[in-house]
Amino acid sequence: MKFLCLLGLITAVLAGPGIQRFDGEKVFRLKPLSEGEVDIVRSLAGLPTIDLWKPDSFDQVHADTTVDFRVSAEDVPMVQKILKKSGLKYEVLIEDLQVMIEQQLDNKERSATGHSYTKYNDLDTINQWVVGTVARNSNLMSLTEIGTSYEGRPIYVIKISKETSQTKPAIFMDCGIHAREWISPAFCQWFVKETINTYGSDPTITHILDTMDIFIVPVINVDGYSYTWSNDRLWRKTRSSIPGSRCRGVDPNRNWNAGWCSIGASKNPCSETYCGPHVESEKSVKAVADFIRLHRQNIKAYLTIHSYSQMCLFPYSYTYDLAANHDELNEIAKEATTRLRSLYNTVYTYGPGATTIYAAAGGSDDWAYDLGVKYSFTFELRDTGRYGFLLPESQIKPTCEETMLAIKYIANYVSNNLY
Ligand code: 0X9
Ligand code: ZN
Ligand code: ZN
Repeated sequence: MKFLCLLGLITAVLAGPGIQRFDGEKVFRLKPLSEGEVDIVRSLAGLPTIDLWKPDSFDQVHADTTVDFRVSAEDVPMVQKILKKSGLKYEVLIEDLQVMIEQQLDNKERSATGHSYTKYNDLDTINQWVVGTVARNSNLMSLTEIGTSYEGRPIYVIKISKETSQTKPAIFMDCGIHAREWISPAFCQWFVKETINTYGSDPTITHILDTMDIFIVPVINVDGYSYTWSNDRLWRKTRSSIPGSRCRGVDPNRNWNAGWCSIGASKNPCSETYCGPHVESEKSVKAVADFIRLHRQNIKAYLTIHSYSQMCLFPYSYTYDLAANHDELNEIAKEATTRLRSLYNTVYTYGPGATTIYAAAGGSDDWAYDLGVKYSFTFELRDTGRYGFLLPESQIKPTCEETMLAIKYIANYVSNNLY
């Protein structure tokens, strides 16, 4: 694992046995406009080599949905033929996925080894950074291992807290639920750095930390994340094996106890949105759920970081019902995305998950909300599909900077409206 950060993924891709290549694979984008066109798109679901990127199941496709999917090299001509024949308008988002994968590690200062906030770091590097950073900042930070994953990797919670005698209300944020969304763990690392570096100088960060504690899980789905470095860059799920199935992994954002598996999730272990054999079947999900349950009295906000789409989502996603404080959540999301946009003009949409992205049950945001965490948000970071999950390293810094503005706004709002 360590050698991956030495010469970068490219070396590993060329030399490493076992790592999957994506030569000639393309990503298509469709936008069906009528029910007839929707049927054509759904018929593509029958092709086994299609990997849906957005939405994540074909039954979530309706007229006007933007549909992004990856096609294996050998099936590209066939898919192109079907699309041309159907008259459906389509766009090739990514011409050659392998080329794109190699281009994503484009940080010019990429040093041979070690951690960097403007690079994608592998799991070993992130874990060493976690332990080292907490040790160097023990006045503000502490570390808890809240459990281990299916494959035995530790799952960490970093606590950022200005020491006082009484327990403070807290904000909880996690990254890396979905393995291939690499910008997400990168943001958690950036957030930790910014928070500890600007406490005492940035008035908002200072105010937030004077009144609240912050819990951060830098990577939840540690097995999946590790697998995206060693084997398959585009893996989404966990890595647990399912008795009686040749397919592995559960979608860790369909595994929470929130309308579990009722909509926008699959009971088929081979699906990218497999909800798992039962609620909290995934050790990594259960570890985080247990931690949040334990601290439920203190946790006032739940934030979870995904990519891509540029959206700020809030409950609900498992039902079309509106959240009790819908208007307040909507106002917060509106202002947070306005702040975000102010830096580089990155446009975000916002709203309840069900109507803004798609209905999907078993997500962590809805679960935390129903547990009593009134301020619960899912962020889908950059971009809107040009690079998708393969966002180049050169975009880590601007993405994290603008996202900080949104997260700071929400944290500050919560600290001024403690309930
Ligand atoms: O589908 C998801 O889990 C999230 N999108 S992603 O592309 N990152 O996979 C959206 C989650 C929204 N919230 C819920 N569905 N509860
Ligand atoms: Zn079980
Ligand atoms: Zn995700």
